[in-house]
Amino acid sequence: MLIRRPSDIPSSEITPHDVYLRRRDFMTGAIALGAATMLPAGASAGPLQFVKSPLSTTDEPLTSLKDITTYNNFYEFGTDKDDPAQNARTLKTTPWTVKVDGLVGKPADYDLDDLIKSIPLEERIYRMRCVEGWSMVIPWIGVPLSAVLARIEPQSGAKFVSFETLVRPAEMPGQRGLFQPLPWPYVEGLRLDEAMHPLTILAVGLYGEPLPNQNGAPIRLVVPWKYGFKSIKSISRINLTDTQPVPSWQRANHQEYGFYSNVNPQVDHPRWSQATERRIGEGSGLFTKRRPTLMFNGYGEQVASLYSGLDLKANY
Ligand SMILES: Nc1nc2c(c(=O)[nH]1)N[C@H]1C(S)=C(S)[C@@H](COP(=O)(O)O)O[C@H]1N2
Ligand SMILES: [Mo]
Repeated sequence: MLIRRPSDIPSSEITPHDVYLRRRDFMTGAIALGAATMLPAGASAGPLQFVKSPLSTTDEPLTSLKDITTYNNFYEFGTDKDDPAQNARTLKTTPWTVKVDGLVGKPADYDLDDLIKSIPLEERIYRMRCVEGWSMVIPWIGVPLSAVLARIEPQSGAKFVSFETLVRPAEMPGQRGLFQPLPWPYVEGLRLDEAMHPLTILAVGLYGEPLPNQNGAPIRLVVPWKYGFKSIKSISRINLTDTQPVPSWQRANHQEYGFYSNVNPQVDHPRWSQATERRIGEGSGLFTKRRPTLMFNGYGEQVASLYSGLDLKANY
């Protein structure tokens, strides 16, 4: 896979940053007119302006857009892998407010566009590894979480960042009905130093276009050295705190899911090994090829120092 540097991108491929903001208005309009129901899952309204980040994974083939947008976990829209692509189109993503509260200098209900305004969008190709043993390589577009944190000004007592997804049962069928697979809202958390790490991004797009709803529109976390469930989708609240948050999966089953959730081939999930993985799109059934899972999902050189002195078997 050849990764183009920012200087290789012809200016004709670049749209102004605020076109991202206006496109979101356009998409609301399209939904109001009923046009969105005619778009296939994953389709959207055109390219985003971004620069390519040198923090990309450079040498692996990308997972297809079709696989990225039809094989999803997003329990607010159902528990089957193809449920989010079917059901998530009903989520209304404009306007979108992110509540910022807790130990910050600038708490507010931010309009999403104000929160990320003038932070350059970057494309970063990251490996994603799911706890269920599959992986993908995804060209994300987003902003460094650290830049957003700088804007909201963490106070000196802040030690953790917690994130919440929207609770909107009218638009999220997985939040209705008798069987509720998880406690809502979906919650995730990072230590402040993990949140400030340059690899951690808030993604607003993939494959050059705004995020499809099933992938967490309009804004989701991406932490490439942790299992996929850490990468919380459709974020509606960012809270800074001095206490370690309890993520939804840990709350639901603390024997199987811990706070850290670092990709670690040496620590098995209680019900299966985490030593190997299957790259989505690389054959199936008898022909499934498994590859060894890398410590910290291959990002060890960049992130291992965050965990020096931490017992990674006890802190799974
Ligand atoms: N709000 C919310 N975020 C979520 C989930 C979810 O169910 N709800 N699933 C997680 C899991 S288990 C995975 S593997 C990734 C999947 O992201 P993708 O569908 O974009 O590949 O989203 C994570 N973020
Ligand atoms: Mo996952």
